[in-house]
Amino acid sequence: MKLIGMLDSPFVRRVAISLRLLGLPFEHAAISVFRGFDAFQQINPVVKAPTLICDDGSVLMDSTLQLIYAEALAGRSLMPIAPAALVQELRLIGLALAACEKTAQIVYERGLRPAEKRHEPWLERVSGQLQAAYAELEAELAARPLDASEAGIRQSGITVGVAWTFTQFVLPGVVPGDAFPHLVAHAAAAEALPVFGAIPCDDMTTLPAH
Ligand SMILES: N[C@@H](CCC(=O)N[C@@H](CS)C(=O)NCC(=O)O)C(=O)O
Repeated sequence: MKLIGMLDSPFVRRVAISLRLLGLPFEHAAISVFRGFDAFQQINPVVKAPTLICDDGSVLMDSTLQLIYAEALAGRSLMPIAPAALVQELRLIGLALAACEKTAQIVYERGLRPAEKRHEPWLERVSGQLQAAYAELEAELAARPLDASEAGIRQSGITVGVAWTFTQFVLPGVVPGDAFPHLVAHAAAAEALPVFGAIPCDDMTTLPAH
């Protein structure tokens, strides 16, 4: 299997961390959807990161769909089975993915759109959605802390940790940590795990084949 995309994408990083935790070997190619557009297009004409090239040559997009396939391959899951636990898991993952999406929209708006064409009401809307996603997550974690141990971490713990680090990395100061102590603590614990350390949120990193 080959995972294509930069690790500063939280979507790529959550897949890479999950593949490691599931014990699935993969190669990694750190190709940027922006700086490496042409190279990416040769692999996947749609140019979406992460792209997962399966051993049979199938090209999969979307981190959540890739994880469904990875768990089927591994024969085990990073999600709970019982409906009550699963609904909580899915809520947390949904909030964290929304936070990643809103963070990326702000980065794209700031980085790609010429200043004179920027639409402030749109930026305000997206920023409000970003704050709301993290406020909801903070309340959830305050009520029920997430497991951040290597043996016990689940997809919610991975995705929440990756999301928080991503937002802090690309939008420093936009979501101040002092208002989100449970998120800060969870992300610090997750980032201290060897599997997170081996797959850093750093766009210059290419993982060695594993
Ligand atoms: N829902 C998707 C989001 C993936 C996504 O938006 N990736 C970004 C990189 S962080 C991307 O491919 N951007 C380029 C584009 O959409 O043109 C997932 O979970 O994989």
